[in-house]
Amino acid sequence: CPSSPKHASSPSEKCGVLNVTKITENGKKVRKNWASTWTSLYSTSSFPELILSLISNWTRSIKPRPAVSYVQSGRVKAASKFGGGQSKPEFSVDLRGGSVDWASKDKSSKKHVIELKTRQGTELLIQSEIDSVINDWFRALCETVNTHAWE
Ligand code: I3S
Repeated sequence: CPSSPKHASSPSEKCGVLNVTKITENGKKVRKNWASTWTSLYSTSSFPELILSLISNWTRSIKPRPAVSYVQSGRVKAASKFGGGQSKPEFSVDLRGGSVDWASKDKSSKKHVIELKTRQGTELLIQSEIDSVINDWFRALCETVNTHAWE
């Protein structure tokens, strides 16, 4: 990420459909499983998170909700296509202290791939075929992790 220091501002949310796969979970490599995903970047001054929801279930995530209550709210369990034995159709990642960069060619043969690493040892690849879409997400994710860099 370009290291422009940012100031935490009012809550913001960015949503859209992206192709997402986990490649690492809790520090362990997991099998790729690209899935069309309703992706929501929800950021408050103290807690930025990326909420990922399989597209078959995406209507659940349309309404913005406060991050904490959203995470704690009950979830309907369903079979998931996400890798790593994920049993829920939605999951969220805490972006505090995370890093964002363009993925190198050895990570994926696809174009326009962002690599997102979290402090908890989860690595995601995030992709869109549309330049402007993925560039916007890159900027938004960079801004968020820069704002919430680990102290
Ligand atoms: O990095 P990899 O393992 O070459 O990633 C590809 C595989 O996960 C592949 O699945 P199978 O190994 O189950 O056939 C996927 O279909 C590909 O999309 C993965 O590669 P890309 O380069 O698209 O991320």
